[in-house]
Formats: sequence, C-alpha cells, structure tokens
Amino acid sequence: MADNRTIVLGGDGFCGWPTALHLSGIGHEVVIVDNLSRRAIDNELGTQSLTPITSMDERLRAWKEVSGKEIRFEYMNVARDYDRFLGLINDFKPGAIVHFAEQRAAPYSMKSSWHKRYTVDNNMNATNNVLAAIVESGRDIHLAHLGTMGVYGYGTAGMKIPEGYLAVELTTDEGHRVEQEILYPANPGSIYHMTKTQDALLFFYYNKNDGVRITDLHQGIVWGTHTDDTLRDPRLINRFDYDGDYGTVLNRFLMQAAVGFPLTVHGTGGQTRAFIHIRDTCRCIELALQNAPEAGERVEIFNQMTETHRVRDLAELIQKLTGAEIQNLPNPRKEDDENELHVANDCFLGLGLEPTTLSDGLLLEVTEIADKYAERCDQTKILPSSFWTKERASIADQVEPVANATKAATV
Ligand code: NAD
Ligand code: USQ
Repeated sequence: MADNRTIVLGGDGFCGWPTALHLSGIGHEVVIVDNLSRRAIDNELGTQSLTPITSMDERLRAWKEVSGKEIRFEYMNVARDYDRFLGLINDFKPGAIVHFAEQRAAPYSMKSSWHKRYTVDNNMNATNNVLAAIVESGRDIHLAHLGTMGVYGYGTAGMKIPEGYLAVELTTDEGHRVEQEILYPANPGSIYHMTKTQDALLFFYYNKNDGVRITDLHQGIVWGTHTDDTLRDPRLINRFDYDGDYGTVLNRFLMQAAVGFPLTVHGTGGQTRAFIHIRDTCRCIELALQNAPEAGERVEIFNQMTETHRVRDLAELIQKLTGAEIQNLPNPRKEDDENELHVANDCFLGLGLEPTTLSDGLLLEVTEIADKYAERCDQTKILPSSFWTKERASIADQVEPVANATKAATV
C-alpha cells in the first residue's frame, strides 16, 4: 500500500535509527536516506558514540536477520543531491517522508563562523529541497518533520506554550477588534534553533502555496538510548552522545555519574526544559503518520514532549540516585538563568500516547549502559568547548579544571 512506503531522512541518527526500525517493525516499507554526516562530525570532533554503533550495512543485515524485514539505504546528501532525491521519490513513491536530516546540536552550531554557516546551509537547504522535490514530483506525500521546543525560547508569558498557533486580538485603524491565529512567536537561542524557526516558515509557505501536507513536531530533549527494537541484537544498538557538543543534558548527567565525572551544571542550573524518552519519539512519529493532516489543512504542529524539568533538579535527582558530585560551571551559553516552562501536549495525549516519564528504573537503565561502555568515554571531551560569545569563552578560560575521579581511565 502506497501509504506504508516511508522515507526516513537522517535514519542513521540517534532518533532516526530507532524510528526507522519501529516503522519497519509495524509494517512500513522503509528507505533510509543519510549522508552519514553525523559520523563524520564525530571524526571532526575526535569523539564517538559511547555505545559501539555498527556500520549501516551491518545494522541493516542484523535487522533483516532478527525481523525478516528489509530496510533499504540510500547514501545521499539531501541538502545537495536534489536530482537524486527527486528520482528516489519518483521511483519509490512514498506515502510519507520523516525528516530528521539536519545538524541538530546547538553547541556545534555556535563553535565558529564555519559551523554557523554549515548549520544554516545544511538545514535550510535540506528542508527546502525536500519540500521542492515533493512539489515537483506532483505526489501527495505527508511530510513529518522534527522541529524543536527551542523555537519558542522556553518563555511562557504566563501561559502554556500552545501547539503552534496563538489566538490574538488586534485593533484595526478604524477601532474594530479582529481575531486572528498566528504562528506562536519564534525566539531561537542558537543558530541551530534559528534554522528550525526558518523551517517553520518554509512549511507555512509550501503548505499555503502548494498544499503540501505537513506535520511539524516540536520535540523536547530526547533521553535514553534503547528501544525494544534496538535491544533485539547488539548490532542494532543506538548511538549515545556524551561530548560537550552533542551530548544532551540528561544523558550527559547519567553518563557522568557512571564514569565518576562531576555533573556539569551550566550556571545556576535554573533552566527548565522539556523532555521525551526515545521510545516515545518513535511512538509519536507512528501516531503523527497515522493522523496526517487532510488535503487543504494548515500545517499541523504538535509539541512532542512528555514532561518538563529544571536542570539543577535533574542533577540533584541523579546525585540522590548515584551519589555523583555536582559542579556548577560558568554557563557557556547565552540563556536565561531561570525560566518557567509550561507546554501543552494535548494532541499526542489525545491520539493515545502513554508517556514514558522519568522513573528511577529508566534512569538507572541509562546509567547501566553508560557504565557498561565507560571505557569508551574520553573524559577530555566532556566539558563544554563551544561558547555563545567571546565573553563567555573568556570566562570559561578562567575556570579551574574539574577534579574528576577517572573511573573510565582505571577500568
Ligand atoms: P542526529 O545528528 O543523531 O541525526 C541526524 C541524522 O541526519 C544523522 O544521521 C546525519 O548524518 C543525518 N543528516 C544530517 N544532514 C543530512 C543531510 N544533509 N543529508 C542526509 N542526511 C543528513 O540527530 P538526532 O538527535 O537524531 O535528531 C534528529 C532530528 O530531531 C533533528 O532534526 C533534531 O533537530 C530533532 N530533535 C532532536 C532532539 C534530541 O534531543 N536529539 C530533540 C528535539 C529535536
Ligand atoms: N546543560 C547543562 N549541562 C550540560 C548540558 C546542558 O546545564 O552538561 C543545560 C544547557 O545550558 C541548557 C539545557 O541544559 O540550558 C539543555 O541543553 P541540551 O544540550 O540538553 O539541549 P539543547 O541544546 O536545547 O538541544 C537538544 C538537542 C536539540 C533539540 C533540543 C530540544 O540537541 O536537537 O532541538 O534539545 S529543546 O531543548 O526543547 O529545544
């Protein structure tokens, strides 16, 4: 059935790989498109996934062995290889495209002017190419894109962040009151997040002009690493980023606790963020594909998160669980010291998502993974090495090196 043919762009990545397996497992015919740029960036940064991920070839062979299902892989740069991508759409005739293929680390996007330009170039061209190719193919394809909660800047103006649209009342020159729904105002905090706000405008435009059916998923910080599918064979293991650029806060803290490195809280740790477990990412994509907008409907925007937490509360929780030390570092980022965050997520809950929330069991599962692969951790890569401004970089230079118990080095 055409609707079950799905292209997963960025299907070698942290979210894309388990999602590709999940969709294949529930009966989608899946083609993964990826240029393996994430693996190349690991080489650039001199780091690697904490977990030993296998090559795409081996991953797909293992999946065929355990599930009997075939996933095809196309090595392709979506931001560059437009004609090949259009050819793939015309040959494969997908019902849906899931778009994970962007440079996704805020710190990486702020490392230098080269990294800013790369992130803008890669992300904007990838999204525009996907949209232009859908239109040129003339096919009715549902595009599900992974956006971020960070498009809104984590402020709430005293209300829950709605799912994409904000009802406003305006006063005309004649004094009449007019109601309108507008896109919730963008307020990005990094070049990476800025590309996601631009994606939202591209979606708005292609939907209005060409009627492309689009779901934009504003996802919170993803944590965890295993899903039921990636656990089926060691060769299917998912990536686990822990370095100062790509590691995200909760997985980083759990890994740091496992290797005996003091938890790296930026500033006061007063930042509140939205979170979602990797298993729920896969389930949300399944639900989004099952509930695609109808022809003529505006861009569907879902907040893809299950809970919010303050960074210092997470550090304290992990300290209680594991006995880890906490170290407050000068914040390498330009962000509010404290923020409240309330997010509406009624759409996914209404579609049947049963949230996986932070439980001691799941936190310990991640710590155990980190413990198992502790000897692969290069502790020199843990501290932040990207700074939002020159001033932030100069403050960091004055900090004493962290005194760390090097469990990994003694294993
Ligand atoms: P990731 O870097 O692990 O995966 C992205 C994948 O896309 C990589 O395999 C990379 O090689 C590929 N890619 C990048 N540019 C490409 C291009 N031009 N052509 C082909 N392939 C390309 O990132 P992730 O954590 O899996 O995130 C996936 C998406 O989800 C991103 O768009 C990100 O913004 C979004 N997201 C992630 C998180 C998170 O916490 N990881 C949270 C919210 C949103
Ligand atoms: N932080 C620490 N210590 C650390 C790492 C981070 O205190 O060791 C703090 C940061 O200063 C920030 C918060 O934790 O306040 C979150 O940082 P993060 O690196 O976990 O997440 P972020 O940079 O926001 O990016 C991640 C993903 C990105 C996704 C985003 C969703 O890398 O792809 O879009 O989460 S959201 O945060 O909702 O915008």
